Amino acid sequence: MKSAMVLVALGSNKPHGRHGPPRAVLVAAMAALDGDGIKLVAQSRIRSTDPVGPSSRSYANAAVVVKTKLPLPELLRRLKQLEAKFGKRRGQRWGARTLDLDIIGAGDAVLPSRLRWRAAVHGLIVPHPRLAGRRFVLDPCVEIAPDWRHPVLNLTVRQLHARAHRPKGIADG
Ligand code: A4P
Ligand code: MG
Repeated sequence: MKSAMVLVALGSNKPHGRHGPPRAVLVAAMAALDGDGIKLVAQSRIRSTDPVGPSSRSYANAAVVVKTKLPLPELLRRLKQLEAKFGKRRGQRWGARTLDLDIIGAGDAVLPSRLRWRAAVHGLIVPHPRLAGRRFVLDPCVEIAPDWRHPVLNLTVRQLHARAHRPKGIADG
């Protein structure tokens, strides 16, 4: 099977008993991602970001590019194993979390399918449905994958990043 480049976003806003504060959690998570069929090929710097949503603690966010032959559902399973290893608890969507790993994009792959991507709410959705407009995802992604093109929106990360940083004006409605 062919290797694919996959963009993965990392977030943490809760310290880990052994690894320490969110920034250190991400350093450890990036190291843990590498190996066993997953090769880390690029990593962004780790930045501190204001929380979006109900959580009041600030986050550490970063992104990596990995090269893997694993099918995307298998890669997601591995990411979830890693989240569990770092103590993320289920069932608190958008709550404080020790480690959140999201598959942002994988070449021109679209899941569940091109036709159903916009309306999809369940299962693995690639590209990540809440990517556009999120600076905490796009700022690290533009560092390491500015030319990756969102296969449905047909915009590069560089373009999505520029849009997310554009001041909101009358023209935007
Ligand atoms: N899932 C579907 N598609 C994907 C994908 N492409 N990557 C499913 C990863 N998972 C995917 O995810 C919920 C379900 O989505 C899973 O069952 C998975 O199979 P989750 O990670 O368990 O739950 P979550 O992280 O609480 O929800 P979600 O929707 O991933 O939250 P977000 O959108 O990641 O937002 N503010 C700052 N500054 N920085 C942050 O990192 N993060 C969030 C969480 C909110 N505010 C933030 C940050
Ligand atoms: Mg998530």
